[in-house]
Amino acid sequence: MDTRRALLDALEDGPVSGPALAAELDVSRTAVWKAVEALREEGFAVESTSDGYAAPADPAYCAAGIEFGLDAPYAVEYHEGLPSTNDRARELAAEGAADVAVVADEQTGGRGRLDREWVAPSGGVWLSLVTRPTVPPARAPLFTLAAAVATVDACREAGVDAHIKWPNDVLVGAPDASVGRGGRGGRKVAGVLTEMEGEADRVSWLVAGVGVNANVDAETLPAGATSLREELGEPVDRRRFAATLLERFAALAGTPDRTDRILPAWRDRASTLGKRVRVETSTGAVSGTAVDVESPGALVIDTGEGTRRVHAGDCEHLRDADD
Ligand code: BT5
Repeated sequence: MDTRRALLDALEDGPVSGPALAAELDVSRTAVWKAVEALREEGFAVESTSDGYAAPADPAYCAAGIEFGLDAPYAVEYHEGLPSTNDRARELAAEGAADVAVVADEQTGGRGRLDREWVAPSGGVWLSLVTRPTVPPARAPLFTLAAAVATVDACREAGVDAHIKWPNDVLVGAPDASVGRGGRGGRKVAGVLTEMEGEADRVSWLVAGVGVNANVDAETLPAGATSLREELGEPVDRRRFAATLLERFAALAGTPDRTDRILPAWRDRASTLGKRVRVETSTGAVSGTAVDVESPGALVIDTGEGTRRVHAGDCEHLRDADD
């Protein structure tokens, strides 16, 4: 383990002196001092107390801040601004990286599905995780579902009662009523964009990109969108939010033998099942009642004339009167 991460781990247990740290980490005192300075430079304001070095009481939203106390095997790469965290994550993946979360305060070229624009001003949680799951490419959609589950859990921990609209929208508010700023089907607070590269039998890398309107002014977002701050009336702790998201994702999707937990967790948090829906697919629209989601993420729709499975598309929750 590198000195930086070992130092962060050691600081979790309370103040510790430089010499004690040097002995514990088996490095020179100069190396400890340099690591402390590096953390401070990153924005993690290590304090010097009479008992030694101590973690800041309220760590900033930065790489070390998110990694501090993180119960998931990921490193964080933090940027103030990037065109797109997914693009940076793909770059890292191509270089062979694994288990790195790219985080930016602001994106200037954020992307949604089908190359749609994703508005990502300063204050959001824009995060893309590079992973190398040992699963066949056909199971990759499960990771999109897992990312949506993790996002809902982080929203709920922050006090916002979010739910999932198939396949990857995280919404707040009545899922099928005509409410909110211009939107039927709840207000969108987050979205997921998963990208991957694979061979025939194995995913080589997978990037789970999550965009959450955390402390963002809802007026700057497209119609039908909301932010956590807007819903709560106060800002959320983005550091804690990002850490929870990563921890929940690791718990669900971190080991391949656990992926059978993803679907039940998704069903639990979804507002789509049981609803009348209309799904716009690349080959036309399918309307009916959403009855289930099946591995690796297909929505099962009872059309009244039979059952259809849709694997990708834009889903609209309908009010009964609409169809
Ligand atoms: C998504 O696409 O919902 C996936 C969004 C993923 C964004 C993250 S941010 C971190 C990472 N880096 C990236 O570059 N991307 C990922 P989709 O379902 O296609 O929804 C896109 C549509 O949502 C747009 O066409 C707009 O109508 C709307 N939209 C754009 N920005 C939004 C925002 N901030 N909040 C809510 N809705 C938005």
